[in-house]
Amino acid sequence: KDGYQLWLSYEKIEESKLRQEVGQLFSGIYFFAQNPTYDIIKEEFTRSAEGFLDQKANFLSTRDGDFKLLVGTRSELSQYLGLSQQAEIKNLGEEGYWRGPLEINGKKVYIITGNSPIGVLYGSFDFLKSIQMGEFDLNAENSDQPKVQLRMLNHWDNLDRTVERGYAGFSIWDWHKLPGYIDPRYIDYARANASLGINAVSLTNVNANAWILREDFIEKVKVLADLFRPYGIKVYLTARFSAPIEMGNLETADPLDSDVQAFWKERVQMIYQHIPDFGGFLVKANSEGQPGPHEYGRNHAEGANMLAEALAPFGGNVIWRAFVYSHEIDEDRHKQANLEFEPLDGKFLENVIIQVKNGAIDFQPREPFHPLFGAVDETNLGMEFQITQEYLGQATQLVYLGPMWEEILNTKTYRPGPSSTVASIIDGSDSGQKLTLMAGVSNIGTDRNWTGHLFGQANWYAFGKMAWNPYQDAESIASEWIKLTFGHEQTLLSSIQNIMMESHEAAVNYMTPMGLHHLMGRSHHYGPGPWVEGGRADWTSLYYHKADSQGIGFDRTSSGSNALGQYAPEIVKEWSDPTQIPEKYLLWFHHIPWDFQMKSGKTLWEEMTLHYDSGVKTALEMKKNWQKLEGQLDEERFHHVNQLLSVQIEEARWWRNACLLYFQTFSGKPFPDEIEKPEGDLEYYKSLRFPFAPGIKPNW
Ligand code: BDP
Repeated sequence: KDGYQLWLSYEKIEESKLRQEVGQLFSGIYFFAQNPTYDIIKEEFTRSAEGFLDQKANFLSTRDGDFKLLVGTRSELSQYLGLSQQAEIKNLGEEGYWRGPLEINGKKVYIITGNSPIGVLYGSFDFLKSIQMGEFDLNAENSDQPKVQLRMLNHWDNLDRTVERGYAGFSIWDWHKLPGYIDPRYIDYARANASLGINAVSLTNVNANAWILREDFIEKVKVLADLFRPYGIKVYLTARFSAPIEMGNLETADPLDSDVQAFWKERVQMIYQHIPDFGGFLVKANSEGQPGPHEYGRNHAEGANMLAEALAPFGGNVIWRAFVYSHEIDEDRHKQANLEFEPLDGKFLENVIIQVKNGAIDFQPREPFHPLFGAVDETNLGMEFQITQEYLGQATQLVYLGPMWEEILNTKTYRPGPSSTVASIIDGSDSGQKLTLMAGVSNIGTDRNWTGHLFGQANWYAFGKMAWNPYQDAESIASEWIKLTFGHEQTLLSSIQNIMMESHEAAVNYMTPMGLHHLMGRSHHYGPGPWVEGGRADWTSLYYHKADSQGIGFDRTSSGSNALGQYAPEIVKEWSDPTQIPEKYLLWFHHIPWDFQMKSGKTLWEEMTLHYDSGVKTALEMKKNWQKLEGQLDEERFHHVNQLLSVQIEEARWWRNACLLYFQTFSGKPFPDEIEKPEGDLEYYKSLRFPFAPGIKPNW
């Protein structure tokens, strides 16, 4: 029980009726065809029959035998399906699935079907999941289909195996040993992703190294692409915009230069010779020092379209990131993506999708949704969430991100329609866009349990589920994950669910409550650094909190930077008024006096101290509740989480103390009686250094 199995541990079924039913099904399984995806399903049935029942799965080679479980696509099963049932299944699309009972010549059997082998694979994983959760119903019909086309992990993995903002060891891609050596982890990785419906992965860091585009490296990538194909997963790579200079001996990377265009066309052709279903490129350009079209006086559309033209003949896509901001531009960083992308609406080719972070700054513990959602209507927009917890406790803290993502996806954008939400834009239902995407920056590494903190697995799981269906609620996803990870004993389930569901709000409270943001330590981003100043302004904390003796917060209303003006008028109206705006966003958009009266009747200062303190109290509570579970789960996982919860409490106190002692130097006000007093000395907190924090190169 070291977490390696993830949510696919297929524990023994205790309940006798379920054992008997599942045992029956596994005693006569018939597959209608042979292909690599069905081999994977067979392998999964073999494992699960052993785990669930300590029994061998019995695969029939002909249909004469006593079949109980039929597996095949709609067309393979067509002779058994009525016309209306066929139509119903057809409507589920390429990746949808249908599973349930069927009567064949008076005999009741169970079928798992879809329109493609991948649909059947998804149906099979769903079938196994329902058994493992103890919820399988032999008589129920179940069907589902994804709402988003590209459900994608973005690895920020470097070729030397370090991981940008990775907290679970090194990269799982062992480039040095590829293509000759296939690490068994690659297969387990693919299984886990397919079980969630994740169908695309970008293997390399967005701060890209052009070397990955060399043919010897593409031969290595090909091995992974071949492995992932039967799992329904396509491979993408990050493309460094200056590659024509770095590896093509050209003097320019100007997207309108014909030699540059030819370079990319040849490169793309070479890639497709090795990987015929290559997904395409993910590009970070003109952002944080990465090269891009602006160097040549060209815009993002000209840059993206040049790559899109090279990929289009092969069916590939360009995923172009909207995470752009320049320290040379004297504009609130919040506004820059909209300023650069709104004027380009309608200019991007069909196979380009703009990947937008959930908020306008950078994966902060809480951000309002990014104002690009709803601001353009002729551009494909995809969502980028960060699964790796760069700003949310890295791998030492239990922070379940489901509620944060749900909050973003459910927020009303009021555009293009009055009831539009972020979810209804990115799934195409309101935006009408043809190409849809949800990407998550991966939290996976070489740690035995994949994600460093066991509960990091829940974030990988929740991301997959929300990418499949962005309307699914975080609480039910948490409950699924708990059942699959720890079993379905009721008190265990509800205790762990409570811990998970309050964890994000707790972290926001002890890190950046009430709309504060970007208060973390410089460069490693581990722990608090509200005092960070000097150097590039938009990489300091002072730029964002603007605390002074009068008050605190960033005025982004029309009297300030007016970033708020980039949202729909309904939002501008509500959020412009400090008494109307949800208090969780207050200091994001307003500079507020310390004695401003909050809805609770308390002053801003008092309320802020209470938020910080309540975050710590929740962390303490989380640990207390976890400790009550001792003996109810295996020792290994119990102690792993227990120790990390102690670390989390220390870190929560550190955040609270450092931030409150620092902000007190501006407010000049005492701490209210009801909070645990921030102890220590501000200078001490300021003096802490972390040159070996994971995910960064040490800065000597
Ligand atoms: C920030 C990270 C940085 C990434 C950047 C990005 O601190 O390491 O390169 O995002 O998304 O959150 O490109």
